[in-house]
Amino acid sequence: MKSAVTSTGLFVSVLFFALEAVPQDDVDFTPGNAPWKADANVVAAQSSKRTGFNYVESSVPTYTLPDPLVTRDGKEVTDAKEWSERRQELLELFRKNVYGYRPTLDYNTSFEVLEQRSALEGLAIARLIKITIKVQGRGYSFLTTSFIPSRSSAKMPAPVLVHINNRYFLDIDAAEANDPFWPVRDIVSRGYATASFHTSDVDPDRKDGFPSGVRAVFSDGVPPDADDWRALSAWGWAASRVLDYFEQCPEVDAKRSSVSGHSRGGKAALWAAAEDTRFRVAYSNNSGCGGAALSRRRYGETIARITEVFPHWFCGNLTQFAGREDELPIDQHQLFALLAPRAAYVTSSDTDLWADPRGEYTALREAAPVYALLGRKAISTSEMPPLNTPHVVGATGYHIRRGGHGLGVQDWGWFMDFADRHLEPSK
Ligand code: GTR
Repeated sequence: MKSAVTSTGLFVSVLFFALEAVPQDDVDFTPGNAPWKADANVVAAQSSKRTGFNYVESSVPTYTLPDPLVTRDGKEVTDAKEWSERRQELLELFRKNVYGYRPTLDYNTSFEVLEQRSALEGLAIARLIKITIKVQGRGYSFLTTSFIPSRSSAKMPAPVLVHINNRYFLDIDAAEANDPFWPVRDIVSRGYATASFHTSDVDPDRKDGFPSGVRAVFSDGVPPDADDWRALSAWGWAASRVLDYFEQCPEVDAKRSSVSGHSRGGKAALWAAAEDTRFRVAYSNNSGCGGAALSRRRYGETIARITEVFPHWFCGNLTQFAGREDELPIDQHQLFALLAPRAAYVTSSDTDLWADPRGEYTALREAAPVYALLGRKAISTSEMPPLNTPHVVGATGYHIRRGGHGLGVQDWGWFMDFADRHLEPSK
């Protein structure tokens, strides 16, 4: 076994949530609005544009999902204590087969504020921070930009939203313009602190990026084994280092935190929260294959395709399951089970069939029995909500937005409505 994580932290959070009142459903489908299903014209257009991939719901193969509440040797999981062992088993399976094991070497993390100034007309203090890790005398640094509400504009300490940006690095000036991919003005106005970094600054998002990323610093340049971490896990790991920074900021309550990302960033965000139980909320936007979507559905992007085009994202072992999805010992609903009893928010978009909206929704829903075991309500209905209608039940939430693959202020707004319930920025 390459790594061992104690389940004590999880057990404590299970107890914490068990004591908390179970929230009630408070969003219902608008009467008369039909549940979402893929538009036939979009299905036809995408099928002819990308041949060799399935976009037709009736052609989804019959599949059986592995039960999160039955162990590998067939034992039923009946209480929170048994769940914490089963959780460890699932975590290991995801490490070994999907995202890879992170290194167990000790390292040291330090933070240097390179720039600090008042921002957003006094609404926030902005900082550009250099995060440096030192491992066996080798070093690696990446930048993160942060905004913390000023004392006069929000209740302190503020909860924090950590965002994994897979598109570009936004420095203080660029972020102040309220970039839709990370709209800091909207976020800070709602009482949150926030920080973001660019994925490629941690581990370059290229097939041949390994030698210049943080993983090579850990391994001293030795290329990864088939079960070693790859870029998605490295990006998620970096989100945890950003949270480390906030843990030592008196203006921020790092115990009330979320990790988010879009698409490949959304895959990384879900895995970040599976590995690091300090994140109380995880938000995946359009993450699709290898993120929120069930692999066994083989709808849109598949394991064969993703591991071929992006071999640097997942551990080498995942390629064995290309075209053999039914043999995977896990599926992505169990990634949500790893987040329980913490909160998870998933979003899809109407024309982004490549990411399999129904597969994303179903994976989230299939984690409901684990939430129930841990005393929390979660989305459990098989019907998808209508377009542009966020659906929230207790610890989980989902919306499908009209439009294509992307992350914008509407998604952020609905996500923050959800986050408000769990991170309580006004506390
Ligand atoms: C797509 C890819 C997805 C997704 C996305 C992105 O082309 O097939 O898995 O992650 O890119 O990150 O934008």
